[in-house]
Amino acid sequence: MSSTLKNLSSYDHSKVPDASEMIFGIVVSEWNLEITNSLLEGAIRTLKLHGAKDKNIEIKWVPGSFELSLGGQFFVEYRDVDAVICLGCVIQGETRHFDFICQGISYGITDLNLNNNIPFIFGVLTTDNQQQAIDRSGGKHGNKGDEAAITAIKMAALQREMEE
Ligand code: DLZ
Repeated sequence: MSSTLKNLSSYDHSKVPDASEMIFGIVVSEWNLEITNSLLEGAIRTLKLHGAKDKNIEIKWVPGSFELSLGGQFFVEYRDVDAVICLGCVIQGETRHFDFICQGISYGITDLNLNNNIPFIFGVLTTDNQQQAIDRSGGKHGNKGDEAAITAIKMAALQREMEE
């Protein structure tokens, strides 16, 4: 979640490694589609800005954010990727569903990170309302998709560096 001090799209471009030889999977949720489409646009734009090629970015849709973890797992099982970006948006409703979904995703993505030797990025907005989600998907607080893409590039580069 962004704060008033941090814009999700602000970062030091000179500190971002070259992504031209990296392969990315993106799993994106159909729930809150307008928001997740904006997250996806931000992520793709940012990956390409740092050299990623279209042919090396594969996008798969899942029904809701709860399914992001399994969608991410499929990328490890069936593809050869350097990083997987998980994009979703969970907005607080009247019931405790929000808590269960958020907990499921954060545990799920943490498990993926620790049990597979590639980074899985938590590009999920968890907001109190629609306006907060709009503000963080290309609005006044930037775009969580940009932040997720930068994180994916940096973590994939870190892994390569340590592998050498
Ligand atoms: C069911 C549900 C609800 C109430 N809210 C959201 C949401 O705000 N964001 C989201 O990505 N998904 C939501 N879902 C769907 C769940 O993530 C999941 O797809 C279903 O519970 C089926 O497993």
